Amino acid sequence: MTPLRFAAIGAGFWADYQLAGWREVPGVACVAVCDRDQAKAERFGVPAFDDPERMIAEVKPDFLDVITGVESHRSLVELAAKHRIPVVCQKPLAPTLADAEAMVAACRAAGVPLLVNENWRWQTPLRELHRVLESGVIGTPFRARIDMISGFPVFMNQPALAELEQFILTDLGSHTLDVARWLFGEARSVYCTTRRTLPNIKGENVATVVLEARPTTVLVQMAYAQNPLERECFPETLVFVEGDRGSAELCPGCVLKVTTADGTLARRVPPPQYPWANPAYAVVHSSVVPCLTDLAKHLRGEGTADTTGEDNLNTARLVFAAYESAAVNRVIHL
Ligand code: 89V
Repeated sequence: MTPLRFAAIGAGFWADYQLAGWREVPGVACVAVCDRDQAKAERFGVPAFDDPERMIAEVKPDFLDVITGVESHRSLVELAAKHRIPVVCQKPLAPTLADAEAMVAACRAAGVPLLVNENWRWQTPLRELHRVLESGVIGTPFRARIDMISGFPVFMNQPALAELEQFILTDLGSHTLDVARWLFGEARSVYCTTRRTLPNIKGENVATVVLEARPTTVLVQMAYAQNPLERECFPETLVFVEGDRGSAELCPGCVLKVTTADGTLARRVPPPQYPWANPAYAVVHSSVVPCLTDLAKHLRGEGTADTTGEDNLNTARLVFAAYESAAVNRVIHL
């Protein structure tokens, strides 16, 4: 198979894991890395650039992988569209819904795929839970709780997150609300409250969202409050689903419990281990591999990826509807 040659833009904290993830995907090769600070791009052992236009002209990649902060996503995706180059982008897609819509429209008009590295739904425990729900063993889910409540000092590794005016719903809600859509379908309405409990950050670090995704009511709770917690298991997402024939629960330590009239079956569903993954982020970093494998399939024209730009727009709509709800203290109908 002729390898797909890609060029990455952005050489910050996430680039190490994203590029390590790509190295696990057969038939894909990184041929250049670009960063405003070219010295940072040099650590990857491929030609380094500080100007994306020049990199595109010299390298002529098969696709671009945008690994920068959210504020530059739109201009870089539009650059890819201008050059008719397929593009992979990090979540959150954009700082506003209008930007996200413009990015999807630009790539559609150029006839190039826009794909999103929305890896959360590729985490091993969540995949296993999805299988349980699809099997029908717990019947029809009528209520679910999705929790990502953590005392982890997330701003230590990613200081830029402390600067975001809109923080937890964009950074983490993009993941958890995407998981809610994937597990329970599109919501008809959203209600949200937010809080900022830390003095040294700009945005909200606590959010509580209620989605009406009939027949399921979904409560999504998020916090990076840096308070001591009894059940600290960053970055595991804990889920509890009640169905009319049983319940399913993702518990700390990647334990999946399924309870029916026959009793409770508990099993461990840990992620695969990769030597390059930061152990503190293992469940997240390992999910990059199946997510990128799925995107590579799309880029080779062998099917549609789970996390296209079009699909991710629905997640972005939920994120921004949640902000609107919090601002006006009302249910937003979608
Ligand atoms: O994976 C991420 O999007 C990270 C974190 C887990 C810290 O929220 O930003």
